[in-house]
Amino acid sequence: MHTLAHFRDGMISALKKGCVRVLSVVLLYAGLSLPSHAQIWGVKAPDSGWNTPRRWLLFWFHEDGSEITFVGDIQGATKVDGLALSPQHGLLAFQNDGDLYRDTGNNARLVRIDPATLQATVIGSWLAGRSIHGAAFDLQGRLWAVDVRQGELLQIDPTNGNIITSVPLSYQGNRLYPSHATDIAFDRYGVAYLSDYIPSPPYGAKYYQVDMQTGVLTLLHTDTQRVPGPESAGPGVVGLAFSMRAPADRLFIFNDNGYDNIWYYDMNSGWTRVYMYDVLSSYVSGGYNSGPGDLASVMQCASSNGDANNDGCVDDADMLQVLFAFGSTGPNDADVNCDGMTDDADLLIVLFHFGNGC
Ligand SMILES: [Ca+2]
Ligand SMILES: [Ca+2]
Ligand SMILES: [Ca+2]
Ligand SMILES: [Ca+2]
Repeated sequence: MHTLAHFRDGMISALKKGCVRVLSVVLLYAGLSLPSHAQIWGVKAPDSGWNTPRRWLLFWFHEDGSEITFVGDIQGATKVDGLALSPQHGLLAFQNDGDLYRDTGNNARLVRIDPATLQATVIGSWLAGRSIHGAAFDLQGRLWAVDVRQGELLQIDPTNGNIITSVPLSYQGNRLYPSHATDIAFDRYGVAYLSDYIPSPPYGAKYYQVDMQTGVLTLLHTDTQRVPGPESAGPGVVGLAFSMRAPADRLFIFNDNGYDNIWYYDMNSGWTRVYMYDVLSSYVSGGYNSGPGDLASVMQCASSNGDANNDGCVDDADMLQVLFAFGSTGPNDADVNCDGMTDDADLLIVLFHFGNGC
């Protein structure tokens, strides 16, 4: 450690002398009012019950089970589902039209949610004949949406909400029309996953891998294990997400059957369902209901100005993380400049920003 600190101090003084700080993506994050890309964001919508309050609750949670925060009810363009998050475009979702007491609609359009004001503003025109209940950005920053009405996967232009491409979803040669309990998520290697509901006893969720070129689904897992609450049913999985801070195979889910809650699976370790958070906490006054919802996280590499472990402070821990990963290629938090390699360029960025935020 002494050698490391010595090396570091020498480098910092050399680098900081006469240098002008360059702030890039951190400023963009600040502009979008996103606390950081480390959280998983979620939205919870009401079910079709007449006495379920018409509120679309925005929340976020940490991937390690340490904290869930309820930001508040979305204002403006409500009846949203299909949440997606990117460093470039912020928090996007799809508004579905029609009766506020129906889960699905006939048309959908892209909106942006400001997490600071909770205001949802319209970006796109109505997409005719679409009902969108799942969405995510892939690792290249492309926005994908799950249209349950036509059973299609849509690539959407995040700047204007227009459809770029569409491909039908199919399973074992048959078209598949997901229920409104669905979402799509990409893991850190770019593999796509989709959830769908089993609408008859014993009820529960199916998890598929998605071929994004063909729309062909491969069944990975079926979960009919009972969820907490009065109903004897498996989970209704309305939201899916991965986290760059969690093990690569850890799939986070948002269940709306029985109680509303967050769980995860480690897909490579038997898909045991592990409880994390309660979302609405009670059936009374706007609590548990079977309405839609969604999850979103940033899986693209986001330049972190040296804060490799994303704890808000650039220090020894970040430098060690880069040093331990030194020479590796592929997705890695230590690749702080997002060029696919962890090397001296990343180390220099850590050193250059050393002490920031601490
Ligand atoms: Ca989503
Ligand atoms: Ca959903
Ligand atoms: Ca740090
Ligand atoms: Ca790098």
